[in-house]
Amino acid sequence: MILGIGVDVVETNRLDEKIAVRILGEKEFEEYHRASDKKQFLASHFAVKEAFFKALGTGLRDFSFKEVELVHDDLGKPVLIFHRDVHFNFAHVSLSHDVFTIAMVVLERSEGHIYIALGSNVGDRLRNIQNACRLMEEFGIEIIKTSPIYLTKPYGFLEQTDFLNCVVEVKTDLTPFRLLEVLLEVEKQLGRTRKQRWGPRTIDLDIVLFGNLVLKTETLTIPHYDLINRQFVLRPLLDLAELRHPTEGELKKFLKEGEECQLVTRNWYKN
Ligand code: PH2
Ligand code: MG
Ligand code: MG
Repeated sequence: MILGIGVDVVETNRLDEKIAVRILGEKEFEEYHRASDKKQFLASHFAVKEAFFKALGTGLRDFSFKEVELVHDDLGKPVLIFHRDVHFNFAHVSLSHDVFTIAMVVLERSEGHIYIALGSNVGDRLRNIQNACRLMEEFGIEIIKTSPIYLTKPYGFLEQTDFLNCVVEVKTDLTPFRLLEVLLEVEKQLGRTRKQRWGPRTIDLDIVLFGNLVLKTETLTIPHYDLINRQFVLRPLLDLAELRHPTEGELKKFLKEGEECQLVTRNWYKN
């Protein structure tokens, strides 16, 4: 659902460089120092923030310039990040420069279409998955659909116990970055420790898809970077819906029929 739209225009050479300390946040400053065209940098950041305030519909009263930052992901895509709680999932940004700089922001809230993969191969695996779902709901992440749970052979690092895996569809108004923080907190509360990459884990919670969002940063890659190769994610994911990968197309073409996922239970989570 679209929650709001905002647009702003500024004259590209108008802003004095002194404004930088007033409007730029910490991460933006890192990019600002490297920017070759400081005037254009300031114009786009000012315009984006103004457009964002308009999209919110509240103006500056609620949000300050430094609490919203415009940064770029590893693919060069402009991404807004927030330093306070917001009630939408994503802020889409578009910018254009000439004599004037124009920014447009669209705020979107999901109604599902956010998929989280769960996996466990230490302790009571089924209980770990059930507890993770309960904890996610305590954090306000609503679970709207659950796939069956499958018993799966370890992938990557092979010398470890078989996994239980499943996928759930959730509804939340967290941004992908906040959602990741909450998932890491749930993993921690369930006693997950990180000793070895791809090694045994009490519970692993991964964001698989977030609507049609494509995002690549140091800490978060959406869709999950290895989704199309992981049968233990694809199988349960496609049990929930016929889904398309935002860049790879129909997901079912990556599904291999075989013994890789063994059905354990369909009814394992009740509210
Ligand atoms: N997770 C991994 C590595 N290997 N293998 C299976 N079967 N299931 C998993 O969840 C899994 C894995 C790292 O995230
Ligand atoms: Mg994982
Ligand atoms: Mg993980």
